[in-house]
Amino acid sequence: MAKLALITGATAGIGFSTAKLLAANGYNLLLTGRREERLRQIKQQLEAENSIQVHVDSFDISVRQECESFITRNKTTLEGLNVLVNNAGLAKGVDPIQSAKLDDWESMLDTNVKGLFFMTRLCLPFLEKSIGSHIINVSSVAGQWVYPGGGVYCSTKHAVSAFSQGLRMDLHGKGIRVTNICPGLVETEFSKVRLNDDIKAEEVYKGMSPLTPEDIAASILWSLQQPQHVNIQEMTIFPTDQASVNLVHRT
Ligand code: 8X3
Repeated sequence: MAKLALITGATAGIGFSTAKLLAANGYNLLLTGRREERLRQIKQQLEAENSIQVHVDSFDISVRQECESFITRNKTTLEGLNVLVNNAGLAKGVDPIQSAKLDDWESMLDTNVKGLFFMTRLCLPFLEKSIGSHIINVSSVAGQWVYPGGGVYCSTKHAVSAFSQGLRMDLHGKGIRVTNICPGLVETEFSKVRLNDDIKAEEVYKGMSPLTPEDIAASILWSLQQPQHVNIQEMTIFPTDQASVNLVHRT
């Protein structure tokens, strides 16, 4: 029977690329995000291109009650859940901590930390029913290192790392795998959202070859495809042109 994967933040970037790749590999999908119309288009596209079923549901993952209502609305579909890809996340601002906007912090904390934690907790009763379930947390190299102007974004991703470790311990013996994926620079809408300036966002990737969302989707699929006794706990993926969070080679 085809496996069912729930992907959060599936309307663009890594989430959308992962949806496309899993669809091409025979997964049924439950896709979430905030843009309802975009989700409907994706459903149409992926069902036309693949022999799979795509369910979509739009809601705001940063609001706990919306996460809870999503689960209630989708109880029947979720009964067959095998894979949870916690992809939704964002960075807002690059201001130093002493002058940063609290609204930016709240948005990152509510989405990257609370949204991911709540969705995981709410999906676990379903994941525990399937044999060989797998949780993929899309974190960041910001979950391993910290850089100036990224104090709070990096804190949220460090929290994802700690949560992934705690999950593995609490689920120990249940056969549920937990993979924490930590990409460096990936060219998506990420920098546009973070900097709120399209020109500055383009400069982030100028003169270097960033990762693509397809690169990260491939690493997610590869983790899922490993035999059940193999759990890829952490994957750190930098572009060849990026040696560390602060060291980028540009031509
Ligand atoms: C995105 C990568 O290096 O901008 O999570 O923090 S980085």
